[in-house]
Amino acid sequence: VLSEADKSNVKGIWSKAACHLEDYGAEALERLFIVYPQTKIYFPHFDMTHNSAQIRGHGKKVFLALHDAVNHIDDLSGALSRLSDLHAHNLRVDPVNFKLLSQCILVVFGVHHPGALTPEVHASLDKFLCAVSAVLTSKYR
Ligand code: ZNH
Repeated sequence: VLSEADKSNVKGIWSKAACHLEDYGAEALERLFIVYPQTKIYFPHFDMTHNSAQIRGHGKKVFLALHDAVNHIDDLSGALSRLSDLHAHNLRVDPVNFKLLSQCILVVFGVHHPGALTPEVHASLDKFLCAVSAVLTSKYR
């Protein structure tokens, strides 16, 4: 459960990403595909070269969804309901992959905002990404 301190930590560090959603999203995905190449099986139709239009476009979509989730941090299941259906019923992404993407997202914040990513903020952002992942995988059967 996210405490009030977690919520304010997440909002604080996310505000630094708000004007870089596409760049940060693309970087997180590129790290995912390079560090954990098994994740590429979900994207057979993507051009996997550095900064491809597809990686940038998809990175932006993922980070826009996270941006929306930060703005509805008290109602993550409501805010992510459509995406939860999509990931469970259509995409069927193995839940382990959500941990891997979350890890890459944390690294992007560490690289671009090392001062802001204190251990406390790191813990809060990790909890938030876990909460988002839990919602997105909650409809799996
Ligand atoms: Zn996912 C899609 C978000 C994770 C895989 N996604 C998607 C989208 C979004 C998202 C927003 C779009 C939708 C529409 O279009 O409508 N994701 C997300 C988030 C997360 C995720 C927020 C966490 C955090 N995913 C994930 C993972 C994976 C995935 C981990 C694997 C690896 N997704 C996916 C796919 C898709 C998606 C495959 C589809 C794409 C295309 O385009 O085809």
